[in-house]
Amino acid sequence: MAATAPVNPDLESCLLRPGNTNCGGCGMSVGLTMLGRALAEAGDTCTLVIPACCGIVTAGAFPTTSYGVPTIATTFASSSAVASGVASIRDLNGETGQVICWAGDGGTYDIGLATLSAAAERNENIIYICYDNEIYGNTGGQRSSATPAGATTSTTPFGKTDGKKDMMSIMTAHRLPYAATLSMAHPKDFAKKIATALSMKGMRFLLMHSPCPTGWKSEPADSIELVRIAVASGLFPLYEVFDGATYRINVEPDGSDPAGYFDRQRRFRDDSIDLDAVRSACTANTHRLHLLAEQFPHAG
Ligand SMILES: Cc1ncc(C[n+]2csc(CCOP(=O)(O)OP(=O)(O)O)c2C)c(N)n1
Ligand code: SF4
Ligand SMILES: [Mg+2]
Repeated sequence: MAATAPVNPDLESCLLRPGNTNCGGCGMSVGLTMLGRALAEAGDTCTLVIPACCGIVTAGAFPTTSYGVPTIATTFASSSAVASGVASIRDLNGETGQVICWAGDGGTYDIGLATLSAAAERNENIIYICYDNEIYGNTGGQRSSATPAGATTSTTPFGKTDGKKDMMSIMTAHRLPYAATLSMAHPKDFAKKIATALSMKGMRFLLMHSPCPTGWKSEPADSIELVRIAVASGLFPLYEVFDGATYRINVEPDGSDPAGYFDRQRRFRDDSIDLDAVRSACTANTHRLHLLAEQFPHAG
């Protein structure tokens, strides 16, 4: 039996089928649609490997599913290990198609980190995409280590006191071939990075900022604007790292005030956010990335 799916020319319209149960304004849904489009443009296809998260609820109850490709549901901690096995069989059989892990921040930053790190260390031939909604959305909105400081969640009712884990730095420390951040507010950049990942082999890690109106207590219509402000203010920088060594910044922050990002989400309370500290952190991180991109530029 083939380990991966045959090429599907209709992937743009059916990676995520209409009629799924995702909330309105869900960034994960938009991300899946953009991924399907990029796969179709590349004439490629995929098998999805998805741990416990909203993305596997999207698959629906057997025998119906919202995904138009073979989809493997895994335990929370094992998605990278399962994907590694499926990709190895694909490669041994000389089959085509991508094996893509589609995981939330809980499954990536927290409970799946051990198998993700092991797959990166072995340079497994998989694409791992984390849609980061900064919360355990599927189980009612508990904090994860991707939740930013100040966010109220069901387990941090007064605002989280710890900051957000720097997942990109953790992954690039593995010196994997490709790591990049994605924003649905920048669709051309998004598509280009998926195309880059599809054209490479080995471990590829993509981190997508994923609005979650349910968990962020934001208006569904504000989802794109929220992630746009995050990029413009330097809260969520768009950049690529090749072999853990060379850097490329894709969109320059334009000095926008991050206040607009916090104002539009009721998960943040006025007294739980230190806006001056956020502004300083944005400036410092933008400066850090500039230094890296200047000292270690990616040629080409
Ligand atoms: C070992 C284990 N612990 C807890 C759960 C319950 N659980 C299922 S999904 C989920 C949250 C997933 O969060 P995340 O990965 O960020 O995805 P999201 O729900 O936000 O899409 C939890 C805690 C589980 N399935 N397995
Ligand atoms: S809870 Fe959040 S991530 Fe889950 S489907 Fe709803 S909007 Fe999307
Ligand atoms: Mg999440």
